[in-house]
Amino acid sequence: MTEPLTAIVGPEAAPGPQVQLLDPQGRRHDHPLYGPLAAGLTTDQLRTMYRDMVLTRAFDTAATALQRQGELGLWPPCQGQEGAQVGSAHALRPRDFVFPSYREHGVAQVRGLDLRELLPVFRGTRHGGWDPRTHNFHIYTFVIGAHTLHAVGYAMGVQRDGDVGTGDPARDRAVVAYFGDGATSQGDTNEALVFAASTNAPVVFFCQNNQWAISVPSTTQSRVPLASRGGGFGMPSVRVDGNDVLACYAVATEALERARSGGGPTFIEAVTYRMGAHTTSDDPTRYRDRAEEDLWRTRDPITRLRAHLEAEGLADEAFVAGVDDDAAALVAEVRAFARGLEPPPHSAMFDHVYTAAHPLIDAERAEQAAFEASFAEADQ
Ligand SMILES: Cc1ncc(C[n+]2csc(CCOP(=O)(O)OP(=O)(O)O)c2C)c(N)n1
Repeated sequence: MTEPLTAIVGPEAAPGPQVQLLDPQGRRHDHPLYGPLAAGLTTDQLRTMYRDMVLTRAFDTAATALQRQGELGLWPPCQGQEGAQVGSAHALRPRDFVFPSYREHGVAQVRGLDLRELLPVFRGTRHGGWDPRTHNFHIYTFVIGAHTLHAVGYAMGVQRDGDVGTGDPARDRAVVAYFGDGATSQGDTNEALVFAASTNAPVVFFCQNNQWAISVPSTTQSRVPLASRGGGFGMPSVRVDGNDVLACYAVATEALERARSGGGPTFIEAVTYRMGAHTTSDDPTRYRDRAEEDLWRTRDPITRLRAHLEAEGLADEAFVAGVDDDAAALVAEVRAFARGLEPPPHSAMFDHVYTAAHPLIDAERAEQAAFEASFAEADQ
């Protein structure tokens, strides 16, 4: 078990001290605690992280375009946040359980969810999404912060099942909740932090501080770095460069291991930036300036890992081109899939209300069928 870590935070808001292993130019830096945790990453793992980020961005760009073309009702872009998502998700084990918000497309990619599965909800052809048990990746949550409570409840269940601190890596499990800076202002999230600390639940709170809660900057919501709030709840807290995929991997690895081994919850603030709109319904030019976006473009998580791989001789032109080909193929599949999605029959809304037959549901289904049939009669 690793020793609990005290907060690495300063009194001022962003930028403040952060764990960083890969700078914006792609140069590796050491860190006494986190450096060794990333040092063991193999060439294959590093290349997979790069591929996951490129595929996520290609998918995200395609989904944004599909919304603009009227094929989706709404889309929350994750461009800029790939490092935080892909890095932290690579630290997960299959039995760990993820509670995402609605922008975690990079985490979905790493968990093995077919990214196309994210689209029906945004096209309005499905209410929930996918079976969370297939990849231990819960459906997206649109009510800000609500899923932090679900995550803590699930983690308390894991604890009561005895799947914590056994020392058996095939048994011990952790839970992670992904949320944004705005969610830290919600009551639900604060209650979740209290419950997690009080019960020593095996949960990691992974806050992606992408600087904006729609149009409200995180500095307006908090007078202190968000990571320093974790200490007030009595849990170790870490502030990490969220555009550094390696640092996010290392910080999440330590926190998840603490959770699995019975050491309790951790709060992580990944300092990152949402490059696009909050969702396709919003216009960021109304509340933030171009210079800010340009500055963050120089900290891009993908270009810095690529620079590092190339400098170390771990990625040649053929590798980079191969990843780009995979991304183009994914985009073609995504577009065809989205266009082909058909609305389900109305009767489908009765299908998953109860696991077994229920007389009230049967009556409502019959009533709906009769109602729809009345249109056919009227047309004749
Ligand atoms: C309980 C609740 N209140 C308000 C909203 C409206 N809303 C949708 S997204 C959002 C901002 C969320 O910001 P943040 O938590 O930083 O996440 P981000 O979208 O930046 O990833 C708000 C207020 C909501 N969905 N749920």
